[in-house]
Amino acid sequence: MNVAINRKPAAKHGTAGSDPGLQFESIQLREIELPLKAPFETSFGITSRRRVLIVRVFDKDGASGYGECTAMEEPFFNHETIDTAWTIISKYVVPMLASAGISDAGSVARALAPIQGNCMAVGAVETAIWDLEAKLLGKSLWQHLGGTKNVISCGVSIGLQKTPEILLEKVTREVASGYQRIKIKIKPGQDVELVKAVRKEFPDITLSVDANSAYSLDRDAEMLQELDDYDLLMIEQPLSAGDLLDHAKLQGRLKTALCLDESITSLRDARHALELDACRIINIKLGRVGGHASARAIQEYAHHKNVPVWCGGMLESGIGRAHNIAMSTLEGFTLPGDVSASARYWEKDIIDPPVTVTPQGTINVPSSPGIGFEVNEKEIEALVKRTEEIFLGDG
Ligand code: OSB
Ligand code: MG
Repeated sequence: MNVAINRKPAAKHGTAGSDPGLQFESIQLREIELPLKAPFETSFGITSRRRVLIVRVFDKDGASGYGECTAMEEPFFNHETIDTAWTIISKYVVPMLASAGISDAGSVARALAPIQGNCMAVGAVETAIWDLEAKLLGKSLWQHLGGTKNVISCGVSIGLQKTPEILLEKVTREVASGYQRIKIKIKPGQDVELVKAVRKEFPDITLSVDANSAYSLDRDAEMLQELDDYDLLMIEQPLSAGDLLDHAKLQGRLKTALCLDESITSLRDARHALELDACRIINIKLGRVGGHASARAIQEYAHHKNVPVWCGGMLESGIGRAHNIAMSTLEGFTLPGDVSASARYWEKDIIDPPVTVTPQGTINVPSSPGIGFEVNEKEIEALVKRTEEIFLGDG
């Protein structure tokens, strides 16, 4: 793609005549760092702080929309990192948008489709453009996306803990807070015993496990079959992302539904997974699938196939969290998501008010324009480590 970027501010011009749709002025990238209240441990590592890449898209009249890149610092959840995402956005996403002449948020993903993979980079910008478009229309993002409910159901994801006793304490606290589904992380050597312990204390809660790709069919099929005895809602991503075939073989041996997370990056992946019976539930993460248009298409397809979906989490700051809330209002999201209160993660979130959860384990979806939360620019500016602003010119 041959595009020139005008790095100087483009001249403001009015929007006389017919509505030309979105007119981008610039895209601003900022990195901040937020310490987690407590380290979050999964089978692939421990996260103690979140380096967050915030995308802000400005139009020619100064309106703006926000997105968050959900890539982690290291390429262990998937191949992306926040540094690769920064590069991909700055070198490819922005120039391609500049030359594509995008007029609406729904066309962004298609214009960026030549970019292979790097969904979290693409999704960060795509979601920001949806927020901008909703704001320009004076509509809440969830309504703009076509959401059908203004209350969503929430679960929590609890990381691996030093001891089973500490895990039980954490589960106790989250159940008491009202969360509707508890998910615990597992990995080889910390699996059946943990599930057994939690199930014994809490015979009636809705419980699931997430392995983040830590097992293999050859080695671990027996252990995974043992999990069938604990009435789990699902086993999330037991095998590697690319192992759809082995997930299908495993699903054939289990009563418990498998749920895929890392394996699903597109509607095509979702179709392959369901046609293979590699899972019976799908976790949708906005970054992992490249943004709202892709997420919406996947949930629509799954809903049509009677397969439940739910909103996954990536330890997001308030901006990503707000996008997750909006997405969760779509019809196919019938299971509680990993969308929980800001206070579980951060001393101080970067949105006002922070995300709060009712004692019934629900979130009341805000109705103000766009993502529906005020972004605390002062707080962001106080935390910012790195900035780049790229002007789009006239394409
Ligand atoms: O697999 O769902 C996952 C966090 C980081 C990376 C991957 C995952 C997770 C979580 C936490 O489970 C979800 C959250 O509370 O944001
Ligand atoms: Mg997961």
